[in-house]
Parts: sequence; structure tokens; C-alpha cells
Amino acid sequence: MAGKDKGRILLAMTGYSPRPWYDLLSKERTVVTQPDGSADPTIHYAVAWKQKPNLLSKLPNLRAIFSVGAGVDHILSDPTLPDVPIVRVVADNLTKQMTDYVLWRVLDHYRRGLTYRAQQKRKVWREAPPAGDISVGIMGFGELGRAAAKVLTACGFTVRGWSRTKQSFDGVETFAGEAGLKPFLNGTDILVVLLPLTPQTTGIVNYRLLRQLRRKNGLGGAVMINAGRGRLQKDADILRALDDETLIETSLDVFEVEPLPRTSPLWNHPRVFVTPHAAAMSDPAHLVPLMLAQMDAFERGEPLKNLVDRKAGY
Ligand code: NDP
Ligand code: OXD
Repeated sequence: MAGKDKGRILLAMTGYSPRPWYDLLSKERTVVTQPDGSADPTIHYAVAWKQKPNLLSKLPNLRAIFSVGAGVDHILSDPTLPDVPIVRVVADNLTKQMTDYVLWRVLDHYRRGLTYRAQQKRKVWREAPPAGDISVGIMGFGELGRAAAKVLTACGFTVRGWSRTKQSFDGVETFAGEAGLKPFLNGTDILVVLLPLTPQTTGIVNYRLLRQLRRKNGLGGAVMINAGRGRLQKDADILRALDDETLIETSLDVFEVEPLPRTSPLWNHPRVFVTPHAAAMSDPAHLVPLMLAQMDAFERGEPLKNLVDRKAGY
């Protein structure tokens, strides 16, 4: 099939600028941004981020949905989602950004970056003692969690991983499921959350969970870093945990409500480091060629890669 005669793509995005995606996708296929409203039989693929509800269900010949992100909660939340395969992002470029973010935040807490920045503002010359042996627990030991684990172990941290099904990984103690959660948390000083948002994980990072982290360590308390999804956590519970020093510090890239409302006390808290859901950003220049290659391969009869397990929810 030649260029523009191939299956068309619907760009079904809200909260993202469709322009760069449109420009790159339309080099090889016809891209529709505003469907004519009803059942366009020429559309075979949707490239989606928080698509408008009921939009995809109207397309009679939709063959696959490509998520613009690694997480797919924004796609699965549509109750009328058609039963077609969903491909999520697994890409070196995204994984590297997340590894950088995790390493940056772990090292910054470990080397007391927040304390020193506050001291510098007040021109205070005071050494903070070294934190010593610190264990980093990665909650969500998938593509992103495992890549971060590799770098953190190479940096000399003791690393542990928690997942739904038991994983094995060189140099990392692994835990799985509900039974593994308590022992995982009890030996973790710095918790890194890289879980997908599913009905099972919603609200999992709450006060009760944070209380189970190890606080007797050279940092003077537990640290939590969330770069998974905001609704995994309870913002109010994090503030409570900071106030009673269950948590000594936290880095948050994601929030229950995004953008983080200007009225949120998290913005000004001296022991909170905020980034605007930017830990790993989907770069169309890297991702569009992967999507187009998958569409071509699929049309040659090859199986799609990086498929979402709809039953598991991620
Ligand atoms: P993966 O699907 O590769 O890994 C998910 C991990 O979470 C797996 O280890 C899985 O277990 C585990 N998990 C899922 N459900 C449960 C559960 N109920 N209990 C215990 N463990 C569970 O995803 P990625 O690593 O690629 O991405 C993780 C998330 O990171 C995304 O879903 C997205 O929300 C977020 N993200 C955030 C970004 C940002 O900029 N802040 C950028 C990119 C992604 P198992 O191994 O058994 O399947
Ligand atoms: C993603 C994200 O899921 O950017 O990829 O949040």
C-alpha cells in the first residue's frame, strides 16, 4: 500500500499539543484531527492521550490505539473504549529520562540538597553528616523501575523492587503482591513510586503505607519520590506524614490534581520538591517513528509490541 492510502490515523488528544504529532505522523499517513463526528470507516488507528469519551467507540474500523505515554489510565478510563489492542510507550528515550529523574532525586535527597539549598538562602555554613548505607525501594518494578534499579545499584545503593508478580533481577531483592509489601516497605529508606494507576493501585501511597517505611537511617527519616501517577497518592496524607516526620522529605512529579492548584500547601513546603509531571516526557520525534513502524509491521501481519493487558489495567 502506498503512503497516504494506508490506514488513517485519528489524533485523539486533550491536554497535549497535537501539532508536532500531526506534523510527523502526516509525513507517512493521512492524519485526522477533527473526525467528521460520526463513523469514519477510513480511520484504522488512534494516537491518544486523554481522548474525549465516546470518541473512539464511533469508529467502525479502528484496529489499534497507540498511547502517547507509558501509562494508559487516561485511555482506559473511557467506559465505551472499543475492544481493540492498545500499544503503550516503551522507548529508550523515555526510559533514560525517567532513570535520570530517579537518580537525580535519590542523590539530591541522599546528599541533602534540600537542606543545603535552604541553608544557602540564609547564608548558613553547616555540614550535614553523610547518610551512610541507604536502601532504595522501587514500587512498580517494570520497564522504568528496572532501568532505574540498574543505575542505582551501580551507584552503590541497596535496591529492592516490588511488583504484582515476582520478578528476578541481578543484585536486587524483589518482593511481590500484598504479602510482599510490608517486608518491602520495612527495609526501604527511600521509596520510589513507579506504579501504573489502576483500580488496585489508586490511593496506595497513603499514610498507613508511609508509616511502614524505615525511619531509623542516616537521613533522619524516610523519603518518598512519586513519578508514577498522582492518584496513586493522597496529597493530604503526604502532608500529614511530613508534619509528624514519618517522611523527612519528598519529591513529587505527579499530583492528585494536575496542574497542582496554586492553593496547595505542597508548593511552599520546605521539605517538598515539586516538578510539573515532567520526569519523562514523550518526545514525538522519538516516538512517532516507532508508532509508524508498528503500524506498517501490523499491516504486514506482524504482531503489535508493548501491548497493554486490559484485564490487569496497565
Ligand atoms: P510497566 O507496566 O512496565 O511496569 C509497571 C510495574 O508496576 C510492574 O512491575 C507491575 O508488576 C507493577 N504493578 C502494577 N500493578 C501492581 C499492583 N497492583 N501491585 C504491585 N505491583 C504492580 O510500566 P512502566 O515501568 O513503563 O511505567 C510505570 C508508570 O510510570 C506508568 O504507568 C506511568 O503511570 C508512569 N510514568 C510517569 C511518567 C512521568 O513523567 N511522571 C512518564 C512515564 C511513565 P508486574 O511486573 O508484575 O507486571
Ligand atoms: C506517561 C507520562 O505515562 O508521561 O508516559 O505520564
